Amino acid sequence: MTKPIYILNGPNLNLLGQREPEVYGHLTLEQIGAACAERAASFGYTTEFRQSNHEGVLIDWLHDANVNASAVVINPGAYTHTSIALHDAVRAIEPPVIEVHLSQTAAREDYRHHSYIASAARGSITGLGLASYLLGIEAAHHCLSQ
Ligand code: CA2
Repeated sequence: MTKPIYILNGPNLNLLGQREPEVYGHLTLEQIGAACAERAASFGYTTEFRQSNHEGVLIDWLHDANVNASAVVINPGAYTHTSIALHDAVRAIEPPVIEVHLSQTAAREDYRHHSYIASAARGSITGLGLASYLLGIEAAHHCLSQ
């Protein structure tokens, strides 16, 4: 049976839909998860959709994905801009990893311009809100079809 696509979400993304809708949109993380499950199903995949506020938990999930996932779509939240440990974990695993962001980080504060994840990921999709996740799933499918 085909392994699921893991969709991993980092710190504070559990707050989506409650604050800063002008930056992150009106959807809750639960709604994003449902839309991702639907898009993944159209390509024949199930999803494992998770969120954590803890760096080590995200790293453990990447290790878990190495055994149990076809691919990973990850929005590492602010750890994008700080975490060499997440960079190393993304590099260390076999399944393709696609980095996604709701907001256009390049157009925001300087400290959001650098991603430690981008150089380890197979691809990055930013600034498109929910569509970043949906295109991330499509990108994962593309990698798996090569
Ligand atoms: O645009 C993205 O997806 C980000 O990964 C979101 C992170 C941010 O630190 C990255 O630079 C870009 C922040 C997620 C926080 O989400 C909130 C949602 C509602 C209210 C406050 C924060």
